[in-house]
Amino acid sequence: MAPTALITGITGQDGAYLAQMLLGKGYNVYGVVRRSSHFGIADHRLRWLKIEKDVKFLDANLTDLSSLIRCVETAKPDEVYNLAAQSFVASSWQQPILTGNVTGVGAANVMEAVRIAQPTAHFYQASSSEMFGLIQEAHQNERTPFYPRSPYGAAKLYAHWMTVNYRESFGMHASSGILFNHESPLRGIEFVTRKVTDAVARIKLGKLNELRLGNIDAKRDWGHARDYVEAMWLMLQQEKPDDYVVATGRTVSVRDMVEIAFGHVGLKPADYLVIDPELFRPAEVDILLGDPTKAKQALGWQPKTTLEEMICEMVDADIVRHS
Ligand code: NDP
Ligand code: GDR
Repeated sequence: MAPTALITGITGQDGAYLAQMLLGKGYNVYGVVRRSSHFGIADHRLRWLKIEKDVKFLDANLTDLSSLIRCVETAKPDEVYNLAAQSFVASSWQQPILTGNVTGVGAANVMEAVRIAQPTAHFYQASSSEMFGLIQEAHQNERTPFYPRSPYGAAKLYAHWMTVNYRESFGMHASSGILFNHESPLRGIEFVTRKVTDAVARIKLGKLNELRLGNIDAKRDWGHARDYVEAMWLMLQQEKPDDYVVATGRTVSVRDMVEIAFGHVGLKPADYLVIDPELFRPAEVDILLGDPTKAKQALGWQPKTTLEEMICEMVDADIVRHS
């Protein structure tokens, strides 16, 4: 019989790519969608991938335990992927409590729903390199101490430790993927890579004349979302649940990423870039650099897409969107 997966956050970047991958493997895919007044907009990523008709949607919210229990009862999933979150770090200073309720306690709600309605399901928690924040080691691995630098990072850390505790207390097959930044043409426009590729496309087409950014000295370990959802799936195929860092092992500044994007269309950033102090954060994560050795050895996973290939793919997709 075909396995069944339940994905929270299916309308987000990772949810869309994960659903596409699982459908390709023959899974029945259920996706949790929260009610919005903008009917038909929420599934734009699934429509981009042409899979919106292949997913079964269930109405729930991460802050509403009973709605999540009903989802698990309906789907009877073999695998549950908790990807839903208030995921934008900058917004987490404006909405710290909401971020805690959704990104932190919301993950516990999903685990409770699984424990109550389908305790044998394998569970994946979308943990984040933001938990390392003010880094305590040059290369961050599964044993590196955490030091979150935002309400988002703190909320993710609560969810991460709850995942470890559900595994150790209740024997649940609960795994946590500590994923470093990953991007794609389906990345939300508020995140820096997509903000840049969207602006470069519009500048190239003569529809925009400047790009405003904050701290371009920040460095990130950027990979492609399509590669990273494979690691999520591999974690749930293991006999034993565990935690894994998923990263490329290369860190690049925002400044250099901007160079790649402009260079792809033959333009120079200096002619368009404006540094806006309003876009600096109350506390910054200056640099992240992951060590994915464990994921490589235990899961046989490795990234396939370089930063250069990904940024060019994103610029090209944004040129198509704006043409
Ligand atoms: P997105 O922001 O693209 O997607 C977030 C998803 O969560 C959307 O489907 C959104 O629904 C849903 N959601 C938000 N609030 C609720 C709620 N209250 N109830 C139900 N659903 C809700 O994130 P990504 O796809 O980029 O990331 C997936 C997960 O991985 C997130 O948990 C993120 O924090 C984490 N992560 C991401 C990394 C990255 O670099 N992308 C790195 C490390 C971790 P809607 O469409 O209605 O807004
Ligand atoms: P991040 O991603 O905070 O790392 O979280 P984001 O792309 O928002 O920021 C990366 C870095 O770029 C700097 N920056 C800007 N960022 C944005 N968004 N807009 C700007 O104009 C800008 N200028 C400079 C930021 O200061 C930061 O240093 C992402 C999210 O997907 C999280 O959900 C996930 O957990 C982590 O990655 C890993």
